[in-house]
Formats: sequence, C-alpha cells, structure tokens
Amino acid sequence: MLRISDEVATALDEGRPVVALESTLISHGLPYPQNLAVAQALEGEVRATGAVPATVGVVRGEPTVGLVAADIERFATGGGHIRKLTRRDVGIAAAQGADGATTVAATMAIAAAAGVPVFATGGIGGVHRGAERTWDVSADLAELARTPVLVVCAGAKAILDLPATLEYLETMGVPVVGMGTGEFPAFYSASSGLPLTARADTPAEAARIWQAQRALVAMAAPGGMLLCVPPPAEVALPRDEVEEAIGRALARAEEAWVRGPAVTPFLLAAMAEETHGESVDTNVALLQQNARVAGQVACALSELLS
Ligand code: PSU
Ligand code: MN
Repeated sequence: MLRISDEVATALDEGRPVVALESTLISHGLPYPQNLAVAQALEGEVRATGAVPATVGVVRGEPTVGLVAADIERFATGGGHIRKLTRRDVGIAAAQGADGATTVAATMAIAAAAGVPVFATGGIGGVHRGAERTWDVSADLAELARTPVLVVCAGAKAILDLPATLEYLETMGVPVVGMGTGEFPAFYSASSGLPLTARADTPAEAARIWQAQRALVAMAAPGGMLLCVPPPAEVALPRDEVEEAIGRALARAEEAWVRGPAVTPFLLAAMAEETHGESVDTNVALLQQNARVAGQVACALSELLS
C-alpha cells in the first residue's frame, strides 16, 4: 500500500533526518514552470541541511514517499490531469490507479504511515472566509488534530479567515509555535496581529517542543504541531496591499461560483494575477525558507533521539 524510496527507507532505518514535502503546491498551487523549479529547489534546501527530502504523492495508485524526478516533472506539467487529493481521496485514487498530488492533510497521513515526523509546506489550509455560510474548513486542520507530524509553514494562507483558523486549531488541541516570532504569520506578510502563546528561537528549541509533544502522542494523545515561520523580510508583502488583492480575488471566486477543492487553487491563481506575480515570488521564497527550517529541525530531532 505504501511505497518508500530506497533513499528515504535507508535514512529512516538509520535514524537519519527526513523531511516530507507535499505535491499539491506543485500541481495546483503554483504556475508552470516555477512549480517545477520550486519542487527541485525545496529538495535542495532540505539536502543542504543534511536531511533527506521525501516528496509525497500518489503515483499511478501508489501512495509514495520520495517521488523520483520524472514523477515530480509529471506532477508539475500535468496540471489538470493530476488530481488534488486530500485525506478522503487517497484510498479512492489508490483503488483507481490514479495520479494524485497530496495536500497537507493527505501528505501528513502518508508521512505518518511511513514514520516521517517532520514536513514542510507553504501555508496550511484553514477556515475559509464566509465559512459560517459555506462550512468550508480545510481537512488540514482535522488532520493536524489527529496525526503526529510537525508541519513547518508560514501560517495559514492569507486568503483564509486567520483568526477563525487559529481558534479552530486551539479547539482541536493543536500547538502553534512561532519560529522567532510571537505572532501568527499571515503567509504573504509577517504580521497578522494575532498573538501566539509559544515561540521557539532555534531549530533545537523547536525540536525539543515537538519531541515533548510526540511523547504525549506515544501516551495516546494524538496530534501534530504547527511551527510558523514568517516569510523572509525581503519578499514579504505589505498587509494592506495583500488585503486589497484578496478582496478582488474573493470577488472573482464568488462571481465564478467556485466551490469545494477548487477554491484554494482558484484564489492562489487569482492572487498571482492581482499582484502581478509578486504573490508567487513571496510564496516561492517562503517555501524555500520553510524547507530549510524543517531540515534543521529534523536534524536537531535526530540528534535528540540518538
Ligand atoms: N501552500 C502553498 N500552496 C498550496 C497549498 C499550500 O503555498 O497550494 C495547498 C496545500 O496542499 C494545502 C491546500 O493543504 O493548498 C489546501 O487546500 P484546501 O483549502 O482545499 O484544503
Ligand atoms: Mn475546502
């Protein structure tokens, strides 16, 4: 049921650090050809820290940890033919022998099954604006409540309702830790105005908190953790500018009657247009930073455990 690449399997056997990476951002989050360059760059960032990258996806029906270069290329160019798989969709894709890019939720579930405890992404899914009408709440949040994987991110995507997302995480018992910050980052911008209750100032500190949380998991309190890294200052976008672009992107989504899993990819693409590509540059830079931080935390975690 689960295919683990030789490199990843050997690293796991030897207790060496591994970082999971998701594939939805490749197939549905970023435009071609940036998406391909990013997918390769993220693996490079993880390697530079001494950890082994493991890009996750469903390849011709096989949930796979450690996609090979040819599959990553197919996922980057295949756009519409590659399904977007959240947790509920993985078994269906497996039964049907389909290709599918995994979201944060699905990647967490597969990474946990393979024994990979650290994962890097851009921004998690969360509570959508207007969720009181649509009930559109990402499965990423439910997954964080039950699956023991640390997700390194720049917070939740700014197109979402960030205060509601943070409330939901608290309700579900998910620790949210700021990396060098006391605030929940706003994905494209460093600041959301929403305070966090915990921060870590080094990868080693983050690894210690995650290890304590994992010890609880071992005692039958399930769940993951979020480590939030603000986007790099050079590429962070001003919040008021982002809010205006989000307003226009949301209006376009409303007009086009976009619903369900199509909402997030639609909004990300609309944001790229509304900001003349700036949102993509920020997204790429924060992804690379998150991969690096996740690599450092995975290395610190391996050291703690050795
Ligand atoms: N982060 C990015 N770009 C993305 C995503 C995250 O920088 O495209 C993806 C992730 O895979 C996340 C998904 O899990 O968007 C959320 O989709 P939804 O809102 O439908 O749950
Ligand atoms: Mn949704």
